[in-house]
Amino acid sequence: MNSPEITVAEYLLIRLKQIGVDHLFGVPGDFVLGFFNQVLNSEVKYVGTCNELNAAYAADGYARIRGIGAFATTFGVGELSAINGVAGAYAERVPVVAITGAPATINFRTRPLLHHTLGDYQIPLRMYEKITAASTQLSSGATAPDEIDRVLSACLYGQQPVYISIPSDVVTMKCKRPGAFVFPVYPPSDPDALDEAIRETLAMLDNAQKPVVIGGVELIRFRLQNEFAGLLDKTGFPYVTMMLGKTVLSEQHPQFIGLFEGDRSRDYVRERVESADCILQLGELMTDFNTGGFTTRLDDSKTISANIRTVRIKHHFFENVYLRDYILGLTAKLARRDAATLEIQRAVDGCVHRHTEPYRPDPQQALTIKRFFDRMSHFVENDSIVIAETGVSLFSAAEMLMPEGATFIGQTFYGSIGYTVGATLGAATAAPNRRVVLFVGDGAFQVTCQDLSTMIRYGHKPIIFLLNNDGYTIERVIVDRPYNDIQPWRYHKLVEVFGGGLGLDVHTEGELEDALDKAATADSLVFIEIHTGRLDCPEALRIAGRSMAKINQLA
Ligand SMILES: Cc1ncc(C[n+]2csc(CCOP(=O)(O)OP(=O)(O)O)c2C)c(N)n1
Ligand SMILES: [Mg+2]
Repeated sequence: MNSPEITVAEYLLIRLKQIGVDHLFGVPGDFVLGFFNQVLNSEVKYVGTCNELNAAYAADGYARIRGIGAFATTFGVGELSAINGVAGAYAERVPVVAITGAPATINFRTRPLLHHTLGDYQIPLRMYEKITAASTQLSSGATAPDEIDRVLSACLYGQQPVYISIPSDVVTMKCKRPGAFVFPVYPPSDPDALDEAIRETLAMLDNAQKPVVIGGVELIRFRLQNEFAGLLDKTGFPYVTMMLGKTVLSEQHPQFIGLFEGDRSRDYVRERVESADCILQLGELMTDFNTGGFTTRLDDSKTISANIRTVRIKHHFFENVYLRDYILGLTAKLARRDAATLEIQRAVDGCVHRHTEPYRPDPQQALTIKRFFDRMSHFVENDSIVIAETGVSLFSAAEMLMPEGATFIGQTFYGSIGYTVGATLGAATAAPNRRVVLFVGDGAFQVTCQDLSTMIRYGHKPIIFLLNNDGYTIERVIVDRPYNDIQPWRYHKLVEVFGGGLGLDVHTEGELEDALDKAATADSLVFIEIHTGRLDCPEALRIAGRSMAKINQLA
């Protein structure tokens, strides 16, 4: 018989499925077992990780590909291990649903000293409130549906994580069946503010001889890439991205001129942006990594900054002007420019690591970072997901031109090392038919490497390049002291310990070619350990190191 009622856990799982969650990452614990039993009976597949931090990172990587991700843990010990991963999602606007299985409701009133609690049962919720767009502790079948819907809507509306705590007795409480999920929509822009913002923008852009556009991360998170592409098509304007917005559109786009990161940019990109007579910034966050340590000299009198619901022109703001309305409004009114007048040097012809430059291996030559990433720009295939860890990996891969259809992932604002191992598991789970390529440093890998075994366990076949430079090079370029040394592991042997896959060790350009040949025919996870010099890193990282040394009064 088709009961009019279901359990609260079933309600949540149906809703998760409706918003795009097909996989739930997690680690069990007694308070969450009741919920997990219902997950096993649902259409959402359970993916067990080695620890909760990686479950959160995996949900984040999954969400960056699918638009939503989720993980579940037990109370206290589990959820608090995951909190750093959720903080990263909060900072970088990634919609992750964090679910906790909590002790039964009665305990929240009587507060016995149950294991995993902190005595004060409210502490985890209060901690999560600080790093989520909405949070709830479910308490009854009567109120749970509305609470779940409220919190999931906030997740999608704000593109930020949310927190749902389910006490073990609430899991099986009966509640109504859900109807179709009503996806949140943005209210219309304030028409007068929108109109005025567009008029002022047109006045600046129409007079500009050398405009340039910055395509930012919010265009990715709020799925405004088509609108952005429409504006570029209509106008012919050149555009740059910063690290967070990398691969907002294909980097093979004829109007893409490269990565802009202030003083760390290539000369052409920096000069082209800084000499522009109008800069239209769409949806970017001006973080230190994005701006080359705040060295983007953008003249306020020439800059228009539009973010998700605000536009700033020169020194005044328009509130309640939504990015989508603003882009569409501008596109309708802007005229096409003659490309010859816009001084466009395509990234394809100029950026640091590019596939248009021939690469000829010198077999005996020891590998350098520059040569390795030059080689990688030929190796990465169309439609790949490329993930780069904070460190030499990120600073190098950011300057690698991505092929058609590629998605770039890096935690380039929050920068928690180890993120990419979990994110690789998440991305591989989210897109089983896409090639996932990870570049990760030895130091970062030591933080979260266990979940390499989870990738093997679930049959994922990413290709992982472990950059072994004998420690924390990104920290060494700030100050080279012994705390940046780490225990040298034989990283490529780990696949054997963790359950299988191809593990290879590479010191020279010749060995790299052999390894890539073997990788091409391997039907398994491939793990290639790349040895490079202790201080070998891109110039942008060296500049970043000097600037961080100065800021932190170390130099
Ligand atoms: C969780 C966390 N702890 C500490 C740091 C500080 N930190 C930033 S980079 C880094 C070292 C990274 O080393 P590795 O992965 O080997 O990078 P590379 O040598 O390629 O620069 C550290 C410790 C951090 N960003 N995140
Ligand atoms: Mg290192």
